Amino acid sequence: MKEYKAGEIRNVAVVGHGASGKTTLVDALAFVSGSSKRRGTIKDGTTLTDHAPEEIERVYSINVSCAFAEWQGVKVNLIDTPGYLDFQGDAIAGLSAADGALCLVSVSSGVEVGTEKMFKAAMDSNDPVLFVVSLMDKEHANFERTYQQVKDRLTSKVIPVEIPIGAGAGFSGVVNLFTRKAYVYKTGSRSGEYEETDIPESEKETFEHDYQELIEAISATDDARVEGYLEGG
Ligand SMILES: Nc1nc2c(ncn2[C@@H]2O[C@H](COP(=O)(O)OP(=O)(O)OP(=O)(O)O)[C@@H](O)[C@H]2O)c(=O)[nH]1
Ligand SMILES: [Mg+2]
Repeated sequence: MKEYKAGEIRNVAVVGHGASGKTTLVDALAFVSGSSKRRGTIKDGTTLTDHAPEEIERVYSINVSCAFAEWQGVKVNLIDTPGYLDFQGDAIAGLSAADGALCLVSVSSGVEVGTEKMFKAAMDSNDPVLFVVSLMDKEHANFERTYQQVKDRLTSKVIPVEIPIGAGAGFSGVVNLFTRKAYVYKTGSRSGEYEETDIPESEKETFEHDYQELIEAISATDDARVEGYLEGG
């Protein structure tokens, strides 16, 4: 087995309310990175981190469990935590072993009590938090509504870094605000294969708005940057 130096390891706790898609996402990240050779599903009881018989039977996570994704030479340990409130103590223990948190917010249910609790726990331990809006392929998915909920109920200090293209059955990719490119999933792909393209016309207005917000948020982090920004830099 490959040995990693400390600088090549990140420990990330995957947190959020029950059924927000944590276990599915961990499995998918491990698969897409090539660290796992098989794409598991909750329905078949074949995910990497829900392997206890009780978890498979009940179709939700009970234990804190770890998988990893190697990405650009870094081993990202993905600590899958249970979202069910009864097991929250374990989820918080998983968070305390991590350097940062990936907090899932389901687009179907929005911010829930489990999201609030885990976000607060991450803040209490000074962990950086990356939100993932999940289940974008579900009917009536609305990214903007979920983003505003995070802003109103969890923190005003949140900025979009990737925005979805389409929603529900039409969800077809993401626009990355840093690269200013679109990543459009290949039709029929189950392994996240995508094509890099220019930002589609339909997403340009949202992109311009969110990009402005991103730049303003970055500028506000120090005085020299604010000055540069106000002078048109
Ligand atoms: N349509 C759709 N279904 C999803 C997606 N992600 C997860 N699911 C389904 O949503 C259900 C819950 O997913 P899990 O991955 O078990 O969610 P979890 O957050 O780990 O749930 P707990 O362990 O109970 O906290 C399962 O039936 C998944 O198949 C998604 O992106 N799209
Ligand atoms: Mg789970």
